[in-house]
Amino acid sequence: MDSLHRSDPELAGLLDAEVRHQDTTLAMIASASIADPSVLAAGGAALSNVTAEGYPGHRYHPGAGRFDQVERLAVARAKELFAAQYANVQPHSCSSANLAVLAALVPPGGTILGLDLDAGGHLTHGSPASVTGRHYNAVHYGIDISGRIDFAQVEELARRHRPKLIIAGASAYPRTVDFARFRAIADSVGAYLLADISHIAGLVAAGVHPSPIDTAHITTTSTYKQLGGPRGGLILSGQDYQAPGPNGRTPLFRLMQRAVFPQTQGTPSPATIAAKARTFALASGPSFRETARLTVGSASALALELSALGYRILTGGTDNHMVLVDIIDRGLTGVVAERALEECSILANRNRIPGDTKPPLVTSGLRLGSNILAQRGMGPAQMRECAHLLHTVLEATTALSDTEYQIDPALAAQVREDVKNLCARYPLPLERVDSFPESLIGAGK
Ligand code: DSN
Repeated sequence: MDSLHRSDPELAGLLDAEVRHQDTTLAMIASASIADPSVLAAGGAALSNVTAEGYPGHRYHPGAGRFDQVERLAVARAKELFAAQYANVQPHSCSSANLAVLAALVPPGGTILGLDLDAGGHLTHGSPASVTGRHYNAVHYGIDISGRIDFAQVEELARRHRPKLIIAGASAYPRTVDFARFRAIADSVGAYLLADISHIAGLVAAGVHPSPIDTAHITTTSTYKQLGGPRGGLILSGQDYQAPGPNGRTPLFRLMQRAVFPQTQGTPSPATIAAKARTFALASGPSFRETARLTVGSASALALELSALGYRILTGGTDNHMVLVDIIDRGLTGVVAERALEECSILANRNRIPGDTKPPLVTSGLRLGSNILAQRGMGPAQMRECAHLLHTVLEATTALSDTEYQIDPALAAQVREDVKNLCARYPLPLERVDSFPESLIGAGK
């Protein structure tokens, strides 16, 4: 950072401003977490200058000795953290990891069965907006009236469509995922089971959510949503890592290796892999497990407090870090709530909810998450304060249309001040920006 400050103060100023912004903002984005400074340092390492396609010991370029050691370390740590038999740390994201798994296990045009995007699924689980919905015959299950996965429907669709792959995982689902039930259905129709745990990987690693590693054939995750890691993905496999692939011979782990490189990716990102190695070490420690427990406790307390304030919480509560709010019930759209909250230094994102009549850019729901609040040290006791800050803003917001709103500027300023004070009591686990030279701060304006 010193070098950047000297050589490019404009850019350095922008990056510093982001740190200050994060430090004074109540981030309740469910798909985000804070990377430890040591993770950021590893991700910015000169290892980034190495180009080396292939895997440790089998590279297509010279000079990869240190990178080989780093990648082996990352693989070993990932396996230990998740009690897995196999790990591939090269995927650039979980979307890339999912594409690789699909490429390995499903022929073009083959059938896959995943949670519908509108019911809380992910783009790469066969959405028509994603290549996964265009190159495969994607069938979708949904959620029942209580907001939980409709297993009767999963079973019926699996029997009717005989998918090659069933995907268990979600982007907006606040309840425990019953991986064993998915596996029983997959086995009954001869399908592989992929568990995408991107949103709950931290809870799984900490033992706060049941692990799918030995239940699914393959597990994928992003490394930044809940693990506090760099932008990246990970493929894991447990007891089925040597199970035969679709040709009846090649073991799954070999198929995964080939599917990542060379089938769907070229050169890996060495420094990102170093940052993953650091992330897996941190996630193996007792303080990570403590934070995971706090994350769940805080989300439950937040759901309870919001319910008491009259908000309709989908499924009536949460088992993980996520709280889904029916915001149309309060006369606001998701995007209006999101924008009004952002004006008041609170980040939470719009989300579609079951039966939503609003388009994806508008939505009728709001998704809240407790990952970052818990990383800052906020627990159930502080959720009352957070819920009341949310409520103050939402109560004071008047929707002028689906996307426009009005809020009293004085009230917004007061909430920003309250948020700033709350954040000051629970600073981000980051190096404080005020340790940088004052003369360089704001140079990017
Ligand atoms: N899948 C998006 C989300 O859940 O916010 C981000 O990766």
